[in-house]
Amino acid sequence: MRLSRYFLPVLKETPSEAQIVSHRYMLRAGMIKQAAAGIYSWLPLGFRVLKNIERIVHEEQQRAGHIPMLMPTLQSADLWRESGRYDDYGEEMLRITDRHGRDMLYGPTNEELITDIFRSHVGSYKDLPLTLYHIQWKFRDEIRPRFGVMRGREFYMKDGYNFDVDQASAIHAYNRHMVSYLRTYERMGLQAIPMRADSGPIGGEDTHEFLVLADTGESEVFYDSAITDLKMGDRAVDYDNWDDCAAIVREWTAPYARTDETHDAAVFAEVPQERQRRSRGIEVGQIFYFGTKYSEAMGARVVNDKGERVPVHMGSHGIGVSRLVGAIIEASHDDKGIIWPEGVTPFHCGIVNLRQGDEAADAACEALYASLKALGLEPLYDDRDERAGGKFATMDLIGLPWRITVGPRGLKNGVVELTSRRSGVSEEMTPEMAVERIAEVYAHHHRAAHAQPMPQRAFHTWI
Ligand code: 5CA
Repeated sequence: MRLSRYFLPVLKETPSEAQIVSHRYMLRAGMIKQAAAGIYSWLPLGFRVLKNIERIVHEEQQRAGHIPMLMPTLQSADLWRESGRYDDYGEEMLRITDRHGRDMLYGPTNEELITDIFRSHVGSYKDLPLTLYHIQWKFRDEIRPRFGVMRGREFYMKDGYNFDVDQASAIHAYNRHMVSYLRTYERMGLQAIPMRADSGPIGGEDTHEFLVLADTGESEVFYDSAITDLKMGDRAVDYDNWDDCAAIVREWTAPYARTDETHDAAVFAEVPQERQRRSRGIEVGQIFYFGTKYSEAMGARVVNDKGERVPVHMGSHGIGVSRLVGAIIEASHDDKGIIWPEGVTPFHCGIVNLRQGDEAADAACEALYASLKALGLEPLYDDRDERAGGKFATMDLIGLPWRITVGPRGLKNGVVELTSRRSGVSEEMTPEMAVERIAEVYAHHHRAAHAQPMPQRAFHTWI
């Protein structure tokens, strides 16, 4: 992409309404624009990051054997009356009446709709286990939308629902989700710690939230620092193997890690003092096992292997896709701007032409641009006729992990400069070498992300 032809409305001033760094940088970097309180338009740069996060979520869900689909944003109130949640959900639910006077609502989540789909089509244990998921806009009329996309009213969420014949199989589905979530967040350059939590309006006994540590997080968290040493890495996981998944869950749930809702000071006191941590966290996902809560209320039953009609065991599993954009920035930035992890960056690298219009500099930038594109990489080429200082400030703000700087002086010696946004270290090298280095970084990243085979072809978004 050439910056001269792109739409990147960077702001010079810090917007006064933004209280936290991710909100400030998302506005300043021209990623989002508020449309109404807690409702945002995703401008091109923000949209690219959102779609990258969405793609990783799709890939990891399908690696775990979960099946993508799409449900609507508007739902009929009737289903919610069946489950009893139409009244329980309260003011967070946006209620709408259509022209025929029918009660509708903008879905805050989809347990009822998916249970209705299930009961219409599945009647036997032979069709189980089954996990369906979608990524769709949700609406919750939060009393205090704030922090930009972190606590919006309209937000983008992955929600998945497992259907199993009994509790043991449903617990495996719960474990499988936890493992796939750990991989998902790691691919985004995040450490998200699973913490015992409270189930709230979704209901159920077993629930974990995934929290990214950040001072600006809304939840207070207590944990054993040993948990921060754990990594999924590229270990092989057989998602169909109950023991494999359970072992990983045990590893991650053994160290103490709880939110203030479930914190138990007496148990926490048993953690060696030097490892006790108290901090704040951003909730980027939550998994629930709630058994037969919805299936009993809505009559979703299957015939088991003994010929009995039993209510199906369910759980639901959410990832805050739009919130993650903010959470990643909270976890990865400095005072100049965002620092995107390679896995989600909107462009793979920037090219800064220090002297636009200089024949040699223009030609070298064009050649770099063409060779990066030929390797399947997407550079953002700042080809505007601007001062170098302004170009650097924009690149630092929008946070591409790598920058190639091209100027007439370096070119006389046959070199350009390759700069890492994270370390700030610059190195001079030939343009070919710079391309090779960037290609190797992303190839390494790709290999690590896909060390495990996909059970089926990934669902590809178009970006
Ligand atoms: N049905 C279940 C699981 S699918 C559910 O709705 N879970 S949830 O309420 O925990 O939401 C899932 C994730 O969506 C949360 O972990 C959080 O990351 C994200 N989320 C929830 N509310 C908001 C909000 N107002 N703005 C942005 N993201 C949100």
